[in-house]
Amino acid sequence: MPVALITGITGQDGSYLADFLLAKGYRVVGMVRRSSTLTFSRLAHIQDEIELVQGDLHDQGSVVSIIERYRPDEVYNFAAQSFVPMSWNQPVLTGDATALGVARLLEAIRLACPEARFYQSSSSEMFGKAREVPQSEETPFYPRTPYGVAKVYGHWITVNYREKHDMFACSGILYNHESPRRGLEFVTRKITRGAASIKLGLADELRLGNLEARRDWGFAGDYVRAMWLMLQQDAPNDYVICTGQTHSVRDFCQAAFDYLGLDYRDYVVQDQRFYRPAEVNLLVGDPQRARENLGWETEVSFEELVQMMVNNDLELLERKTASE
Ligand code: G4F
Repeated sequence: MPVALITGITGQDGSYLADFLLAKGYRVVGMVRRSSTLTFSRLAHIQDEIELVQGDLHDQGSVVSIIERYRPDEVYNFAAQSFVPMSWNQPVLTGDATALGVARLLEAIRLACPEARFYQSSSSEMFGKAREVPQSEETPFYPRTPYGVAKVYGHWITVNYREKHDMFACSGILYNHESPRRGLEFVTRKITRGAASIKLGLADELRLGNLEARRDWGFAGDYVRAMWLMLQQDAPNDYVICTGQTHSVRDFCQAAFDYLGLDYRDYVVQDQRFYRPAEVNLLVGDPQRARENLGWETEVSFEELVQMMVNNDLELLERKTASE
């Protein structure tokens, strides 16, 4: 039974990847930090099938001992401070976890289990003020936030361990990927939760920031399949993972409210509080390498994604109000 270690398993991607790997017959081990507010809600349905172990990317020794103990075949790194605007409030913490955390994990693998295959979650935020449209694996980075800067470090340290230490280390440059398990602070989930609340009479407006920002939004369940495929290849490489299509925040609002028979213009209020100091205006990727080398394609369209998220939020809110 192959063993996979997932850091950040309590998040959206960690939970989808755990589902995927369990279905493939893996033994799944999740590294979790000790915290008084940890939420395991995304893992409730598989809690008896996975193993959780306490460790922290801030603590080199804890990571080394976990790698020594489980000797994983594959390691997937999702642990990070992943909310972009927060990185302006906590730039040092973001750098420590999102950048240096990758070096600590790679170092632990090099010391304790160098044959393990490694996946690093890189981000399209590294392209930031994008130098070209669409972006590919060859596009130069121009990060615009402490988060983006930290991700650039994580990306390059992964490439360097691959080249210097001959490790099987891959970096997936993932564009925004969403799902019903997305955190409520991200714009897609904020919109679907807000639209569902309005539909049920629980709210009468939705306050957002910049409606003109454009993103390449895909379904997280499709994206974890690409990560696994990267680690099954003969040779390690870096891959842009995206749909190749771009939509604005306004488009997302329109699709979500339309689906509920509402006009978003009656409810969405633009609020300066949610604007960003250094906005990334347009991100759209070119998935050609992933298509050709991995045979990877997305299965869920933009409209299906929006509807899946709206349906989930309607159901959650209906259940919540029924139990109150
Ligand atoms: O949903 P967002 O917060 O995602 P963002 O910043 O693009 O980052 C996400 O994707 C990255 C991959 O490119 C990941 F690396 C990262 O960890 C995260 O998963 O914001 C999307 C856009 C932004 O342009 C933002 O200005 O939506 C705009 N926006 C407009 N109103 C808003 C809001 N974003 C949020 N979070 N809240 C708003 O009210």
